[in-house]
Amino acid sequence: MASIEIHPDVEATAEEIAAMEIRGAATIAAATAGALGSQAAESTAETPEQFHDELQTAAQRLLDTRPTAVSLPNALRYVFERIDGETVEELATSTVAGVDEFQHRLDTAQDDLGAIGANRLRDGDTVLTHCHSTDVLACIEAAVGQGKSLSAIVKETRPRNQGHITAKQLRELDVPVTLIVDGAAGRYLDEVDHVFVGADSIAADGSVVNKIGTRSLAVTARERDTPMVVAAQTIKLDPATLSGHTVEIESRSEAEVIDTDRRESIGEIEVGNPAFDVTPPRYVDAIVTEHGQFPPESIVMVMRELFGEHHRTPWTE
Ligand code: RI2
Repeated sequence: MASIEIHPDVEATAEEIAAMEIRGAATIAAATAGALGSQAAESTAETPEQFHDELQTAAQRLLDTRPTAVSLPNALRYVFERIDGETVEELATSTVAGVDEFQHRLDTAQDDLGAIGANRLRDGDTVLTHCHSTDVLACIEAAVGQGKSLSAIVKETRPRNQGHITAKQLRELDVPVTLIVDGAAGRYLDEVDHVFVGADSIAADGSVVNKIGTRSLAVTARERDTPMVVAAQTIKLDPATLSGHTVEIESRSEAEVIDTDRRESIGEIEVGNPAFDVTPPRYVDAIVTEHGQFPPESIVMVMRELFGEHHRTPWTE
């Protein structure tokens, strides 16, 4: 059997996702689909069977990068379900069409979600954010586009400080920003009107998997009666959780938390670096999607409608 060649775009995309040069659940989904498109468009397969083997190998390479954001397997699922044809050329054409359709839907979904999230925001409101979420930014951008004047408290989000990206993009929208260390959030919650966060995965029971620190923020926000809003396109819904699977929490390099010299100067310690945590639905006021906003407990209905009862993994079939 001829050896399976992974397209350089797939390899490069996988490496960039693993290194978090490509990051954020929606961006990861778009890049994943694009890489699959390159694999299909420049396939070296001579038979339909070889084409399927190539795409499955490429999919597995992309899946092996980061385990938590379900947008990655959901992107693969969307494209695989649209692969159709008798010849390699037909299969490749349908794959590329599926990729284009997926990427277009991603853009549209984020615009629609932004318009819905913007309705929650009033002129003069202050929003507190955690990490960097393009879905959250879409809500704020839409509200600013409606002429609302907003300000933001932005958590830096250790260890990788993605809050800095949020701060920069909010400034580009002319939104005044106060950057704070993560531990200061409680101090500011009395002054803010909403907490807005994104999601990497949402489970069938409405639990929200998002950047580490989201859960404690949600608990404190509830204690202050500050609404906790999750902005998440439906590609963040994890259909595997319908059948009892749990979401795997990525554990990242200890070097992201502390450098070697500092660590050695402290002495013998263990370092933990879980990238995400799970916020139970009771601490979430609303999940804003492109199809409307939902209480977290009813998100299972949306999940069933979009994915059916049984989630498929077509890259293994
Ligand atoms: P969008 C990010 O994870 C953050 O946890 C963010 O809330 C989530 O992805 C969703 O991002 P990471 O990739 O899809 O920085 O809303 O670990 O852009």
